Parts: sequence; C-alpha cells; structure tokens
Amino acid sequence: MTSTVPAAASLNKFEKLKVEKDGLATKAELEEFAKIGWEAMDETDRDHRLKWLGVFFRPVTPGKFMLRMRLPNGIVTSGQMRVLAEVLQRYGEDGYGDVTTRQNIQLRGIRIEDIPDIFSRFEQAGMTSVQSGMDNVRNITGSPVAGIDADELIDTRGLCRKVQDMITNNGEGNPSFSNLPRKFNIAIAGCRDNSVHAEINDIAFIPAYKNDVLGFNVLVGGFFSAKRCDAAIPLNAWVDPRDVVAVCEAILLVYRNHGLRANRQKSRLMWLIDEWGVDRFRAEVEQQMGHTLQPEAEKDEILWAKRDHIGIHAQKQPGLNYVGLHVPVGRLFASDMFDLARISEVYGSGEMRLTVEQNILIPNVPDSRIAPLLKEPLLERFSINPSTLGRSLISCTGAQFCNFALVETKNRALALTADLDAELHVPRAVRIHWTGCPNSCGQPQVADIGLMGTKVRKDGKTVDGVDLYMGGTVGKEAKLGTCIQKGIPCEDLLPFLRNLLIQNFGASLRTETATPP
Ligand code: SRM
Ligand code: SF4
Repeated sequence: MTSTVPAAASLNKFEKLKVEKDGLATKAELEEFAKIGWEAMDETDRDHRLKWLGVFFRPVTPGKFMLRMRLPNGIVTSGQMRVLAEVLQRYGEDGYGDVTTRQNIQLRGIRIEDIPDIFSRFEQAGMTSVQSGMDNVRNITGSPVAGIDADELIDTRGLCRKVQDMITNNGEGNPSFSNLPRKFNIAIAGCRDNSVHAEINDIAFIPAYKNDVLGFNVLVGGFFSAKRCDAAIPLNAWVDPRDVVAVCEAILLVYRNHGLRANRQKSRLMWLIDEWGVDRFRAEVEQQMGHTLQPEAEKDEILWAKRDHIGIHAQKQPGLNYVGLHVPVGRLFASDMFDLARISEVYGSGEMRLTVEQNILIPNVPDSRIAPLLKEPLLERFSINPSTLGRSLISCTGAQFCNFALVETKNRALALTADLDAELHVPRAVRIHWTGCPNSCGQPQVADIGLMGTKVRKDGKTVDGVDLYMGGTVGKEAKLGTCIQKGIPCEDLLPFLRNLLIQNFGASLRTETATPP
C-alpha cells in the first residue's frame, strides 16, 4: 500500500494501535477471545480493534458487547431478520436491537464467547458486520424505496451492494481500506427527495442528467463532529452509474494515502479538501482513476420535499404497496424482529427496508393483503399513523449504552413526546432529533428541532440539559441547522418545547381551557 502514514513514534494513540496491528487481524483470534473471555483479553484488542469486526466493547455494560451490522441500502430479508432475532433471543432482557440513523441494525447484549458461532450464522445468511466501526467506511445508504418507487430515477440497491463488496472484499475484510485516517460515510440517492441526507456524507451521489444520460453528480466532504459540522460540497464531477464503484475506490485511496492523521479532530475528508482546495483534490482523484472526470451536470434531479415513507404507498408495480411502520426511536426486541420477519413473508415478499429515520418498511404487499396486515397486533406499537410529533422523532443511543453520552436520550425522547402529545395538537409533522453528545449521531443539524445532550448548572447543581438546534431543512435544498440556544435543563424542557411548538410550528393546546402545569 502506498501511504503517507507517518513514523510510529510521532503517531497519536489510534494511529499507533493501527500500525501495531490491523484491526482485521482480530478475526483470526476470535476463537481464542471466546475461550479466555472479555476480562482476560488484551484491552486494545477488546476496546478498539474488535470494532473492525463490528464488535463494540461497551464500558457502560462491560461484557455485553454491541454488534453493528452492515445492511447495504438498508435491505434485510426475513431469513436474515430471524438470524438477528435468534442472536438477541439468547440474551433475554439484555438483547436489544436498534435501527440506526444509517439505515442499519445494531444488536446488544452480545457475549464474546458466542461471537464465532454468531459470525458463522451471519455468513450462512449472507450478512456481515465487518469494518462497520472505527476508521472504516460505514453502512452504505441508498433510497429505502429503491426498485419500488413509482418516481424512481436510479435503483440504488445493486450500487450500494457493489460499493460494500469492494470496500469489504465481499465481506471477508479488506486491508486496503482498514486503515483510513478516520471514519467515512457514503450515500447513494436514486430518488427525487434526497432520502439519504446526501449532504451529510463524505461522498454522496445525487441523480442528474448529462446529455440525456441519467447518472450522478458527486458531492464530497460532508460530516458532523464535535468540533465542526459541514455540508458536502460539489466535486464538480458527473459520473455514469457504472463508474460509482471506481469513483468511491479512487476517493478512498486518495483519502487513505493523503488524509490528515496527526489530529483526530481534523482527520475527516473535508479537512484534506480544505488543505488542498477542491480542484487539486479532484485532480488527485482523476490521477488515481487514470482518466479525467466529466464536469458536473448543471442541475440535479432532487426536486421534492423529503418523504418519511410511513403509511401505505402504491409501488411502481401495479397492485403492490409498501407499508411504512413507525418504530419508536428505532428500538426492537427479539420478539418484534420475529414478528416483522413473519409479517414480511405473510403479506409481502419476505423483505424489509430500513430508513435513516430508524423506521421499517414492508414492501410488495398486494392490495388485497393490506386490510389483514393492518389487523396485526404489532401495528398497535409500530403504527402506520403515528402522532405528528412521534412520527419524525429520532434518537441516538444515549447514556443507556454509550459512554460518550452526556444524557439519556431514547427513553427521555419518548416520554417527553408522549407528554407533549397529550397537551398539544400539532398540525404537521415536526422533525425532532435527540443526540446524547456533540458527536451528533442523532443528526440534530438536519432537524426542525435538534436537541444535543449537555450538562448545565441549575440551582447550584449540575443537571442533564440540551443545546437547541433549529433551522435544519431536508430534501431539496437541504441546509444544516445551527445551535440557537445553549444549556436548557432537561427538567424544564416540557414547558420550553410546548411554547416552541406553539410559537413556531402552529401547535395549539388540546382544550381551550387547559392550563398547562
Ligand atoms: Fe455515531 C461514534 C452510535 C450514526 C458521528 N456513534 C459513535 C459510537 C460508536 C461511540 C461509541 O463507541 O460508543 C456510538 C455507539 C453507541 C452505541 O452503543 O450504539 C455511535 N452513530 C451511532 C448510531 C448507532 C446512532 C443511532 O442511534 O442511530 C449510528 C450508527 C450508524 C451505523 O449504522 O453505522 C451513528 N454517528 C452517526 C452519524 C449519522 C450519520 O452517519 O448520518 C454521525 C454524524 C455524521 C458523520 O459521521 O459525519 C455520527 N459517531 C459520530 C462521531 C463523530 C465523528 C467525527 O468525525 O468526529 C463519533 C465519535 C468518533 O468517531 O470519534 C461517533
Ligand atoms: Fe453516543 Fe454521542 Fe453518538 Fe449519541 S451522539 S450515540 S451519545 S457518541
């Protein structure tokens, strides 16, 4: 590998641990780890290198690991969902599943002694968790209604899969891309509503016509971090769909070989683009590819407001529908996952789609099967018609399992939304995103109301609080929101949000006479 990785002595802790031993090397040691148990493992392997296999040590729940899958384009079959449910089932009350903001699933409660068996089950089911954490490329997101959207431009399913296969060497693990300077996100939009939040990815493909050929304009450098958040900028390149994999490969190689590594707060792709300027960056990508790139198309085809896909929607295939189920803050239990697998088989085609809003779609439901599907008891919890506030509620993991968290998020988000729903009539969906710390996994910058966990002083005590973000827009002309008020104590949030919703989002108290407490 041609790389500008500096000499070991000058490296920061993470660069050093990567140079000493590639995270993928832990794959060959799993049987040994399973035998000796988590307490006896080398701490660097346990706490860091295992993330190259998607296995995350959780300091909040030591011994109960988190497993992050890769589900390109957010597609999961009923057979795969059952395998994931069976894995969780053996951990009883510890066995949680979460749909993530990257159209993916994370499993919790996992014991290291079971990992070899779990991985062999994944392999049989055509799934992998490889390279889903640390300095690797995350789940490749694509339109959740790819192939079934009546207004689709490009079917992203095959492209997301091919990009993943290139990056992970078909799920085997790929040392060419296991030592990037930092994490890396790729999204491919094939629809008219930017359902992947293209602008917050390191590489994003946006449908655009050039000389009557449908391909993609390429955006680069979008990212969120505690230090800085930036929307992606145009690379000034249009690519044919057949070149998507090659463009991803070339950009990743340029980033791997030249990306900044000294300071992890300044290592994401945008920092390299800043240093070089986008023209030089583009020229380096062209050199890596061995040919020039075509200039971007004048306009792209993102023309709509963003859809949330909840409810019943006709597909492009006559007589078939996709049914969007609202999964409150993405949380699943093993029993839910078994139910979803069964429902997708009984009423659909045995497939499910995940969304970046942490919800699940059941595609390919014939008209005649809609009525019986709606009678399924699971739909009382995973509704097709949630409240306007609950509908777009998103939350990152938060303090229940994440040691970066400054506050608990998922349960708090649900409880507060239920309280607001009881008090208010809110005429339209309001996108409320909770994130437990400035890392922004819950994407507060794309929300109507973004709430970022922090600690605040109140009455001489340190208490849980949030910073308020507003102004995020999605879909056509997406724009990042910004922090407009800092340090609101969580205990004051109910009256604070009640007023905000009344003043800014047309909400009204449910009864004229109701006096808020
Ligand atoms: Fe994230 C780190 C959870 C999407 C920015 N993120 C983490 C860790 C791994 C920290 C840790 O080790 O505890 C969290 C694991 C907690 C846990 O137990 O679940 C974590 N991130 C998540 C998930 C699960 C949030 C969710 O509830 O949905 C999302 C998993 C996506 C996936 O399937 O791969 C998740 N994280 C995001 C996003 C949103 C996105 O990709 O659209 C972002 C902002 C976008 C971006 O990355 O540019 C995001 N996560 C971060 C960062 C800040 C990155 C940076 O450049 O500084 C960190 C911290 C880090 O990498 O050092 C982080
Ligand atoms: Fe953890 Fe912070 Fe990410 Fe939430 S935003 S999952 S608290 S790292």
